[in-house]
Amino acid sequence: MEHTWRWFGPNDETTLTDIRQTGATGVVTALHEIPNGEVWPVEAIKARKAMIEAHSLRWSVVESVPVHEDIKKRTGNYKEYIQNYKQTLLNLAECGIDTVCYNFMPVLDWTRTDLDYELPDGSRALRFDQTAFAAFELYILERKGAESEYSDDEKARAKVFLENLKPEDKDRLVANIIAGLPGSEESYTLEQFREKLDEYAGIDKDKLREHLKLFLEEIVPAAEQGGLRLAIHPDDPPRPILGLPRVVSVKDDIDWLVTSVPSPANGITLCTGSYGVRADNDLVDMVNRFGSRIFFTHLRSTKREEVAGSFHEASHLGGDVDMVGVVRALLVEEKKRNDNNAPSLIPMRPDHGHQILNDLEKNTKPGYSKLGRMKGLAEVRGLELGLKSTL
Ligand code: CS2
Ligand code: MN
Repeated sequence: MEHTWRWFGPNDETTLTDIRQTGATGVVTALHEIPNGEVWPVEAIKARKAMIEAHSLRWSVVESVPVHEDIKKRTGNYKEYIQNYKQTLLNLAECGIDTVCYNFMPVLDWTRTDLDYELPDGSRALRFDQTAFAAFELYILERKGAESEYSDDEKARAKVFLENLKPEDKDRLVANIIAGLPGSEESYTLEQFREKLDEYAGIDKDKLREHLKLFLEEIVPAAEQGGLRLAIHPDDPPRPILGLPRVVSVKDDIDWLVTSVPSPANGITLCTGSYGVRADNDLVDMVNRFGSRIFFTHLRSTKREEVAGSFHEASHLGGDVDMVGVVRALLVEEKKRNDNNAPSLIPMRPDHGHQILNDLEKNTKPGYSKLGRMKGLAEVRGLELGLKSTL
């Protein structure tokens, strides 16, 4: 695997000099300063690439070229945004970039309720507490139609949760859900958020799939032309939330994706932390089945909790993800590519990490701790090295 590290650009607290010492040889980044929907100019891409290469690192993957909400809904200026997206892909290709990650989650990118959940050893993790989320949706946001989607039990639990919530914790819960986690391009106030959700009335799963397919049919030829690989990131959590449809959550969705637009440039990001939240997602089987379409991996684990739908981020080798099986399957896939003389290394990043040791004193971006991610990367690299000797 190619070991990479997500870097949020020149203002990131973790510098490129730091990244070289993590064991990563590649960088995953984006031109976050360019507003969603605008073309990334060749000059700006070149300058960022030169910055990375000056530290003897490679710009391995762009994460993400964000997809404008208008494209997902096919409203407003979506035609112009698709044109711009194509141009950005061509510009990236011109600069020698070969892999682009993106997602197609409506309104919100990844979602958590709790950003400093304390683990028994005093370190901190991100968590999705289904009860807190229900309290938010039912009694803070008061989303129309939500009542009928919850059982009486769930509603009762959410009420009790809300009654025991201190005002400052309530504000924090709301901010955690709608203020935008690292990498997401949007953040909202409660009022804006309600409006954004309303804009999806009438867009169900089939409609959103259709919009994704139409988008891919436009951008895949540009990717092919530039020799780029497109890697869609899954929904996180991998199920519909807030009445919004989701189209990249389970194996059938990947099947649909690769058969609807069968170009070899149309592939996926295997985020084991996102897919792995569902017990019915067999990650090893996913690698075996869709191996040739995996262009990027996020390797981390989650632990499902007692309340259905709740989970927290586990250590990279702990939790519910069969990391040994996944890494083994990825290595087998790399071997196959090598035999076919195809570019063989699959870029991986540790995705998120716990806050441990000195991370706890710092205000690092949620999930993007320095030491916690480094520990995850080191563990996965060790696992890989050990497995390699057995293959
Ligand atoms: C998140 C997102 O789990 C994750 O990887 O950190 O920022 C994710 O990178 C984007 O949704 C991908 O487009
Ligand atoms: Mn991920």
